[in-house]
Amino acid sequence: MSMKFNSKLFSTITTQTIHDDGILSILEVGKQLPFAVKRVYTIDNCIPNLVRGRHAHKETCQAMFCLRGSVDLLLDNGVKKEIVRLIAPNIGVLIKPRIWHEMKNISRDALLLMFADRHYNENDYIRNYKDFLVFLKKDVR
Ligand code: T46
Repeated sequence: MSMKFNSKLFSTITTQTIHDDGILSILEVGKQLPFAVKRVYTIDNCIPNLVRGRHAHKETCQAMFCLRGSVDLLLDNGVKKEIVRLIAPNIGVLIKPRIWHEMKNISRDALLLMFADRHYNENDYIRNYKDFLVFLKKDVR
């Protein structure tokens, strides 16, 4: 399957929703989700004032949804930073590789659902911001 990412700092992903007696939200690989999913994880029950993330991935691409509550997601490509607030379960954010990201203002009830295109590999993480900037400079594609 050929999947292309656009060059913006981030793009949103909107689920297909079916409103009947409730709301059915749908994500299909190759449609709303631009990568084949290899890993799914959730984050919830975060203590107040917690900041999570604070890293970039070398190759992993992910999609973040906030199924309940809210979170501010900061995205940074080393030049430009943007914050997107996730407040609805049907609109997520594509987090491309080589993007520094931080989750802030995570509400106590927040339930984050993450999709990743790779299995977990700590070597794929850049957890130091200076190392991230160096990585961006030396790894030009
Ligand atoms: C990300 C943001 C949005 C695993 O062993 N397997 C996994 O699949 C994951 C996701 C984590 N871990 C271990 C690694 C650490 O020892 O769980 C521990 C906590 O992970 P971390 O500090 O990276 O958690 P966050 O919330 O800062 O970051 C997570 C993801 O790790 C990361 O890829 O992009 O959510």
